[in-house]
Amino acid sequence: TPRTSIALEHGSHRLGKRTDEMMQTWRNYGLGQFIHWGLYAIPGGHWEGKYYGGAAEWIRSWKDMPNEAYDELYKEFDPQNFDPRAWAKQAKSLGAKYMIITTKHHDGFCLWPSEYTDYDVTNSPYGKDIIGPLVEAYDAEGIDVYLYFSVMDWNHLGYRSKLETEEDREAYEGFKEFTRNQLLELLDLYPTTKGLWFDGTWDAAWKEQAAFADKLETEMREKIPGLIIGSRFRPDDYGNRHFDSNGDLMGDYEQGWERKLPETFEDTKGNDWDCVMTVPENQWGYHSDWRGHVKTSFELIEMLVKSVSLNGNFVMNFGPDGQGSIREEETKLAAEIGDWMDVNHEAIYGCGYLDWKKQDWGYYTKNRETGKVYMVVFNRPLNGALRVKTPSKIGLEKVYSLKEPSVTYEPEEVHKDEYFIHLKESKTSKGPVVIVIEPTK
Ligand code: JFZ
Repeated sequence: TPRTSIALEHGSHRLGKRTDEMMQTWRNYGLGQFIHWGLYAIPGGHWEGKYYGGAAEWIRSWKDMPNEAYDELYKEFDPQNFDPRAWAKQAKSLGAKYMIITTKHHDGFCLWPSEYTDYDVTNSPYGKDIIGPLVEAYDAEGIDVYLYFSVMDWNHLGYRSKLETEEDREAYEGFKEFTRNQLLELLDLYPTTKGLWFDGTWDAAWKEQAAFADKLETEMREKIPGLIIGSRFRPDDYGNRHFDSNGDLMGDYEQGWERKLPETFEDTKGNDWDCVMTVPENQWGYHSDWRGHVKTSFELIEMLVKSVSLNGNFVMNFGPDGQGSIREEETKLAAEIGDWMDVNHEAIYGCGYLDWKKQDWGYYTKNRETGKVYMVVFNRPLNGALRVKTPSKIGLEKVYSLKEPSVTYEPEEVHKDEYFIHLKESKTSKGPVVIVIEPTK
């Protein structure tokens, strides 16, 4: 099919995937941890006895909470329970290979000491850097750190959502310089950063900044070779985001899967991608009073496996409270998912999409190096038989239980290239079971 071709100065810089080592590492993570932490954790979804039903980190935008009140919260930021090493240990036992931390959310409050604003941790009673100790603790556990950064900033006087007047444009120039300074500052302060996770880039004003954002992205990449930046940073010449005007992905992976998952491989267009997921329906920052559906560990494990089966990473969110404690619900989920990962991580790390016909019992994943195939079973058929259809000329050399490799299977050939594997694993086994297939070459 002929590609449309609009001449772009600031469109995609690359067709196809990055193949360098840092990107391979990213691709093989499987599971990540997101942490939303900031001043919004203090009110935790309430103001003067009233309940805010929106996402807790958006409470400043709620008509019932005056901006002035929110903007004083930094005077209460003093998280006495903040223990970065405990967070990192928990993430490790969850099985997370990378972590994304909100250095600055939409409110503009910086969790690092920034030279470019007073609205940061050093002016809170806590008085010291949060990001540095976190990076150090996660680095020590071997978990790669990514910095979340909101371009949209409700605190900076030069910020505008749209540029209507000359005054707006002038003010916004100052804001752009500020944004550039902060980003380069972060990379200077935390040089082990593996990538940036951008947000708050949807406003009309930012969509006009193709040239600026392109240059800044280049500068950031020069600071840390191999740096990973998703598709949610820069607009192209026509203000298109994620995909440029020719439909080509901008950035290193598609960042559009927020609280939702692709259904099919086609939905992913074959790109690298991550899915970021909340535990309740839509709460990122700490909300003391979760209402509505709260996901179980089985649901989250299924989303993780589905992501990997479609070549994506799955990132589970945590919202620590105003004192720096991770809530019980998240601690319990992390332990449950971690227990499953202890036994079954081989079906996750280093794994991706397999082009065999999907079956109703669950998901296939495939190790990119060994070629081993994993069947992760979420729905047990009543007859206990798992159907497997292979592409022609590919047979099943060895089939066995991941948990107990001595438990092997003799697939029953139903038709040509179609088999039944009769499950032996106990019906009481905790969570989805995994069967390994070593296909014939
Ligand atoms: C943004 C933030 O507004 C939110 O607070 C949270 O930090 C989340 C991770 O990111 O919310 C979004 C971003 C993108 C989409 C939807 C909500 N999107 O692409 O549909």
